Amino acid sequence: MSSPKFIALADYREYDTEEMKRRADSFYELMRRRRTVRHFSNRPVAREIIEHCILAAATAPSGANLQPWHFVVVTDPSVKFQIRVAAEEEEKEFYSRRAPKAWLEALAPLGTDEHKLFLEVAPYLIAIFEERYGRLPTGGQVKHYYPKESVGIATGLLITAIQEVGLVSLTHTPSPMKFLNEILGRPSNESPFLLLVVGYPAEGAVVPDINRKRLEDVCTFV
Ligand code: IYR
Repeated sequence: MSSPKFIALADYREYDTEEMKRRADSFYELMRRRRTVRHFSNRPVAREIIEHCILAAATAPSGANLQPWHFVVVTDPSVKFQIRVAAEEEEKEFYSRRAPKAWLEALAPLGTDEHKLFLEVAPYLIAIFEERYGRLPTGGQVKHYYPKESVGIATGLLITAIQEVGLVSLTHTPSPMKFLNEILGRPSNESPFLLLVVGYPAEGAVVPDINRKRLEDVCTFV
């Protein structure tokens, strides 16, 4: 067992209360403008921007700091095509057979269907994988703690970073997503967690007219 080593919390910055209020307000303003977008432009985005968003995502806290995530950034049109074909096959099954009526009713306000043009149009598809356990070079396994929660937090940071830089994203979860392991050549200890579609919105893009819950509905102070 290795013993802990500590260093000074040198990077922490404190703000006075007024500055905190200003920052809290401005961050909320940024985040309230975030919308899940399904109409993408094919306009290119510099790779460095995506790399920095992923570096930001990978600062997420994780169980025992084991960082149980892997991000596959897809730009190759032929790989995007394969992903679209496989996803649409699953989605067709979902919309026509697999989804219970109540689920389809819950989705109705979003106007989604099995057609996933955005998987080919958007400049980046980021497939986020959860490492259910780690693998040692020797072939042994390393237990991961709270991998799903950890990857969920990292994904939240990624979505936030994308909003911060002025791009839009779509959290896409074709179900099941196992085809992503095959197409992207990921090992069996990794489960696809989410496919994040990233880019600029298409000109004239529209989003569903839906609302967020009020603070009182999502929060209780005791
Ligand atoms: N995966 C399907 C259905 C779908 C499910 C949920 I939960 C959503 O919030 C949106 C869509 C699709 O992508 O169309």
